[in-house]
Amino acid sequence: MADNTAKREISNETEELSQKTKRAKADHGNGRGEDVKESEAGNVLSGFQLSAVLSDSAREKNIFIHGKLADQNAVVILEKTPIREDTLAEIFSGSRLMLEMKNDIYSTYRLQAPPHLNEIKTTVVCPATEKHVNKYQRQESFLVEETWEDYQTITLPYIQVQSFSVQWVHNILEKKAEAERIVYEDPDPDNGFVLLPDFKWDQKQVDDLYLIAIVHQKDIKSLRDLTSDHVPLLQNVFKKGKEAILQRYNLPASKLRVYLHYQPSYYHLHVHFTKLGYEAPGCGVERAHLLADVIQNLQSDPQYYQTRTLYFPLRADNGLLSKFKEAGRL
Ligand code: M7G
Repeated sequence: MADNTAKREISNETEELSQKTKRAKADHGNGRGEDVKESEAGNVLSGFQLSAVLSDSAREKNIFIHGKLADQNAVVILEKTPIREDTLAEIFSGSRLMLEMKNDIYSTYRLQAPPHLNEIKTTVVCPATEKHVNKYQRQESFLVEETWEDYQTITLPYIQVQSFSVQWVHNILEKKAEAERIVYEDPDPDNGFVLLPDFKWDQKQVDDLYLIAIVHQKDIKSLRDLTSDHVPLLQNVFKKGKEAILQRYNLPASKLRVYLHYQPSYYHLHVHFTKLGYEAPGCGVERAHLLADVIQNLQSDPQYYQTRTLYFPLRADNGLLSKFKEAGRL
């Protein structure tokens, strides 16, 4: 019941948001790396040259492709999106229906929905680094056991030179990109954060709700840096993030999975807010740490994350995995 209300609300929100986007565009033009609209950009993918399919999933209905866009390395992700309840009437009335087979009470059809209800969510990373290509490649994973000493001698030196750029994060915090997508902001430099939709979420339905809270403090790399000094920051993100989601999407805290990744891909502290029941990539116990647990751990031991052994999966050709192997830790 609550979900249906939320679905209705979200389509209003989406509409409002797209109106806002249009207004922002009309007011300020573009050129700051923000959402580029079709009329300006045309089909940038028309010249895409495919080199390899990195992975695909019939169940998740997505495909990750590596190729070239105007001679630059690119990764393109295509993903079919869920069918929304509020589009059903139009799907039934406005589609072409072709019978495939009929047998007794059973029949199957091919249904061609109106184009605007048949969109494919598309993500482009360009220019993509080798690390991006590896990130999306289907690969075997290995569970790594990292003591605090391993973190200091193996992981930290590696991430200091090898991690993904966090330019996109700084663009969000400085309102140079995605400014119109911000759902909530607490501007306090110590305890503040920006809450906005993760780019994995198309915001069309609340079933796969996915937002991220990016903290304003720029020097917290990951869970490993957290001490009890950060408890007020974490509590603030937890409390205000949940309130903002309730207000905007009508989803109560009891419907949310709020967690941090260890290891993250991007070493600027951020918190994932996803809908409970949605199996977001990386929400398994080997990578996700519930924010509520993190807060409690820090309250009972201020140095919890500087003393504990942490476990996480690394994919076969992750450079950090090689470092753990070289150190005889795997
Ligand atoms: P993570 O735990 O560092 O790594 O999370 P993961 O990508 O392996 O999960 C970073 C989160 O930020 C992920 O959920 C990404 O989908 C999301 N994300 C990454 N980028 C580059 C962007 C972006 O440009 N905009 C937004 N809104 N989200 C992003």
